Amino acid sequence: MERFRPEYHFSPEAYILNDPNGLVYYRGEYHLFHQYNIEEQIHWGHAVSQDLVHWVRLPNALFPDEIGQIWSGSAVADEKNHRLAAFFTYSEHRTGRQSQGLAFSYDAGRTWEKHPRNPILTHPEKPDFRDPKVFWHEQTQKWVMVLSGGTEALFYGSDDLENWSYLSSFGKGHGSHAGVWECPDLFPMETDGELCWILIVSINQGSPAGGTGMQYFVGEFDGIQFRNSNPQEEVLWLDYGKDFYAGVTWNHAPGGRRLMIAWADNWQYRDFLPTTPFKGQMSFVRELKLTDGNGRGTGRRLIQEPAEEIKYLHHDAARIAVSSFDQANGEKETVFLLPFTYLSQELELEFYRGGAWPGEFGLKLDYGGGQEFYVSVEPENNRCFVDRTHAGINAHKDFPGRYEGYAGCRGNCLKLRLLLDNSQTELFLNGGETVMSNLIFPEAQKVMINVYMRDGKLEQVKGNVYHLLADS
Ligand code: DQQ
Repeated sequence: MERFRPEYHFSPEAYILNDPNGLVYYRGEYHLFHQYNIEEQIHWGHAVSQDLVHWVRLPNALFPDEIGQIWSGSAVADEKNHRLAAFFTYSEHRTGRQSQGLAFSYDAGRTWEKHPRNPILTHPEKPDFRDPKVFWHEQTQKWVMVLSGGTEALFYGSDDLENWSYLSSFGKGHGSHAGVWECPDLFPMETDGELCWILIVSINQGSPAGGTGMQYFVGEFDGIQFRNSNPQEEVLWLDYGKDFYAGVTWNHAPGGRRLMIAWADNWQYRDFLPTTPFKGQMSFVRELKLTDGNGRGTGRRLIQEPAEEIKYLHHDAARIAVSSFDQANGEKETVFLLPFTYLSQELELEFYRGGAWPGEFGLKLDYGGGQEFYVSVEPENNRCFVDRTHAGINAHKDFPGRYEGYAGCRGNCLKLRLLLDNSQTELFLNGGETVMSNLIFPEAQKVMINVYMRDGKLEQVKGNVYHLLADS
């Protein structure tokens, strides 16, 4: 295994991967296309999976042509015509402008025919006009396309996937505008029998941990216009780590599931990662659900958990149960060591208080040679921190850091789930109400994971740890 290559997160064999593209479920396969930069020629790379956790790399799907490079976009199943339709952005060679292209596949995404009238959609003024996400809008029986148009989302409608008319825009004055909006996605979600629409946008700077990140809006969509249900100044972030970007969801996922994957990276340092011969990897697939505010203000919030298919990767398991985790003889810190030292693991732990919460508790991942990665919870402030400052190779000035998120410690239990995979970490707290995703590059073959606690006592720490392998 090459150094830092993730075991169960998707990564390309070589060259540079970024955004996921064209996510579509079709005839038993989840398709994962992706931005694939091969010596400055930008393609759509391609992989498929039947279970969301074992991916098979396929030959490249879309190639740059005489019009331009192939930037991000989406795909839908056009069942009436027995084909897949892919929408992508041309970064035009001649004009430097962005326009939308269309291609069809009649063999389940293996080969593609570009539309003779490409580009099928242009914009007279906007220099940023990209990342079309197309979906079927059941209520109006039309196809809808949402695009990024600078610092707003633009909506277009179509009856035939080939001719598109402008519907509306959304964004001015809403959410964060610290950077340009990219890779929008719009989809319905139900909670308590109520239908809401979620608009997701990636923002190319100004995220909570710095650099690129993702925000979302909860609102209504009538087939023409999106309306935000929350106060317009409110910013809802999807992930409080540094490495979760350009995430979009699968069209036509079975069972009505809303499944998302993102590029686990940050534009601040994409080209500086210490991995060869590949750069870039995907997040784990997440299932999104909508819930009420979880006691955190009003309004609906997204929660995210790893797709349950992660269980197919479980290899070796161990049960953890420690009662009365107490301060030993006045020592500053109490620790216990978890059993596995694999670089690819899943940890599912529950921390219970008896009386008051301790001042701090969490995980200390010791990779040796002073390389450590921390996850810490400070219950009094309902905060959690992920610290990768000294977790391994810091190949860029914006790489090291300590990032902050919300850790709800209202009840008696805090749930912590950590996916570890060589160079990728994804932390899910309290059933996915907070997620923090971060790359790390420790120079080690194994890791010692300690649960630690300071200032107080925990009634119990229990859960499971798993070794994860993708070849089983
Ligand atoms: N990456 C693509 C663009 C998109 C950006 C180009 C987001 O289409 O806006 O590789 O990472």
